[in-house]
Amino acid sequence: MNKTALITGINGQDGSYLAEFLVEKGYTVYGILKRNSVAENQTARIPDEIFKKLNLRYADLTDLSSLISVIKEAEPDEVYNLAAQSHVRISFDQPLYTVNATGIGALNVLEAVRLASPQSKVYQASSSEMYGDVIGKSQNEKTPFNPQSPYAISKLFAHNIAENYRKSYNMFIVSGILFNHESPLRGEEFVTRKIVRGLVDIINNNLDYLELGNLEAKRDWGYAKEYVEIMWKMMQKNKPDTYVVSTGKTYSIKDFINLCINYLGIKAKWVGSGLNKKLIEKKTNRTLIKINKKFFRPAEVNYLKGDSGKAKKDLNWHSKTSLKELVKIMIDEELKYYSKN
Ligand code: NAP
Ligand code: F7E
Repeated sequence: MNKTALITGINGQDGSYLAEFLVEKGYTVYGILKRNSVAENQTARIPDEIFKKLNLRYADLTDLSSLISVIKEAEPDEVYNLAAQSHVRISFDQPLYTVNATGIGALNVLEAVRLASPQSKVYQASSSEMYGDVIGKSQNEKTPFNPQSPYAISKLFAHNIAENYRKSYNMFIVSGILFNHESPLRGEEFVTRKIVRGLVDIINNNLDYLELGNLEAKRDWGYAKEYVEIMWKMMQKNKPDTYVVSTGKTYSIKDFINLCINYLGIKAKWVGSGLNKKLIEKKTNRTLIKINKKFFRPAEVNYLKGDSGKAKKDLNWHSKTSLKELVKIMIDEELKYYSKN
């Protein structure tokens, strides 16, 4: 039977991959777009043949009535709540908006479903940032949360209220605690895409050097295209639950840069320390990467490494793409884009 899904945040990284995945599965897909001043199709992320099949409506997570209208129209079997102000550092610049969109916005989605379509299943996009300042080697569904930013605190509110609605109203609500996942569609202000784009710009003489913040933080990075499949898998279970999704491996930002320069064939060395740390190209002695204080956060999450044993056991899922392969995917796509423009 043809199912209907509604995706909030459909033009984001995950929303774009999920839309493609669900259309290919035969779903009727609705998506909400928040109004922006640029042209409506900011969905360069979504291939044209998929885009044509989507039912896009204007709505906003901060506007409950708009969500109710779309849900009434779509009558979705599945609602994927992926919309958020998702940038951690920017959440310190815009804390109130972040709480409204990322935190209260999730509650608006739950309320809209509860009031207009209580039988719809809901996926809530929870985040490893909720673990924050962690103690211990890896994080799973039982690890306590210790969030370090307005973003993470908003996500934790959304996560808690989603679990509360699951219990209180017997609604089918799953929560995926996803660790960082990246791709060629990643926003350019997130560190992996910023590094890939910056290095490709540098080798094309379009940028003198790249400026970054804390290179010592460690993240568990997976491939976004793979991670949307597990969102769907969680929604196909008989009972709603919470799952950690991760690779189980952790690397520093510096490790990520080293993988990129290796793949690009750049011979370079790290010199200096702290704010004076630099990446210097050996042949020319030119600086490729510098540190700029402005990219540090008021409070940092230094270390994340997920344990997705429960997802492996219950959903038969494990991540397949290594970080080295992910670097190759991202750089190849960036080079392709470069040669086209
Ligand atoms: P993203 O690329 O930043 O996409 C966020 C989407 O939300 C965009 O489509 C954005 O629209 C939309 N949006 C923002 N504010 C909104 C509002 N007030 N009303 C309606 N739509 C709004 O994020 P992503 O990487 O795809 O992540 C998807 C979700 O998973 C997010 O909730 C994120 O917080 C969460 N998450 C991400 C990761 C990760 O590593 N990527 C890990 C864990 C959890 P515009 O583009 O028009 O602004
Ligand atoms: O930062 C460090 C920065 O912005 C990763 C979001 O999708 O994943 C993402 O949040 C690390 C941090 O991702 C720069 O300090 C250094 O330690 O790529 P990011 P994030 O903060 O981990 C989680 C799971 C989400 O839920 C979020 O929505 O990199 N870093 N220099 C830098 N970060 C950025 N952005 N820019 C720099 O120049």
